[in-house]
Amino acid sequence: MKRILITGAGGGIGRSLRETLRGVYPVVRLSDRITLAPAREGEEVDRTELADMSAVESMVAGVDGIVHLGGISGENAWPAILEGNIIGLYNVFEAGRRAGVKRIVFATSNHAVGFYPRAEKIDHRVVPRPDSRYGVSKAFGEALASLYSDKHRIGVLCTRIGNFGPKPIDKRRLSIWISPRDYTQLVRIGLEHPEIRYEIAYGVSKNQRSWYDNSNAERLGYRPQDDSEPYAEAVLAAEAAQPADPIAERYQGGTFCAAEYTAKAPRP
Ligand code: 15L
Repeated sequence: MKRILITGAGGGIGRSLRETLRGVYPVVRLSDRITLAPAREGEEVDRTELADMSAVESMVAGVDGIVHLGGISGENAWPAILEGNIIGLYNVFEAGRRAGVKRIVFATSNHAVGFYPRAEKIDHRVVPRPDSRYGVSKAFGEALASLYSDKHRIGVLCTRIGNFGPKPIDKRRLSIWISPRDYTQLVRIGLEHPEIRYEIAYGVSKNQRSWYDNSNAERLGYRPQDDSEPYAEAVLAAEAAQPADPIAERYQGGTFCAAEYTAKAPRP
């Protein structure tokens, strides 16, 4: 990998990867729809709307691998999801194919499978159970990635990210947290591992409270360093007095499941 591209480089994960991948590859191209901090040595800075195919073609020109973080990063109205996460995502994969890109690491989400109950441990083989329009767009992204892997031999690692940040922020996130250094490790596996075909891995640290069997990531050599457990006591104490929504509490996707929920009761 001589030149890699990070889309959505202005977001929280993008800003973090900008630092942790600096110097790992000779050139890191950073792109977002918003203005980014000026390029430093070994960086190129780009500004692109993902829904604009000709701009996306320029964005991907000359890159060997893409870390695709761009698009909408939470629940939103359908037109925004459609533009950012369906049309925009398609443009990145299709322009990448035309440009001869070899690898894509796709930032998918726990919300592609958010309607699995917390009582169930799931692995990379479960069928999607999206909890939102956003989750549906991530399931679409995983399906498009599978197509481009099988039909065009682009190696794709779909990282189903839990919650990225310096520490877990609530009870649900104790089960799905990923630290910046662990996510960096997973992204590097996606870009560098020689046997990536089409893979799904959970983007989570080695949390004792995890809802995931992340054996596919382990098979690829992922050895997370961090665990949410040391934060658990403080997180749980802070949340103890808050009222709990029964739908949010039942499912892995939490409030994404409870929002706009109109069924009378959860399925038994
Ligand atoms: C996501 O997929 C979002 O991008 C992020 O903003 C958080 O909401 C995260 O999931 C989460 O579930 O905590």
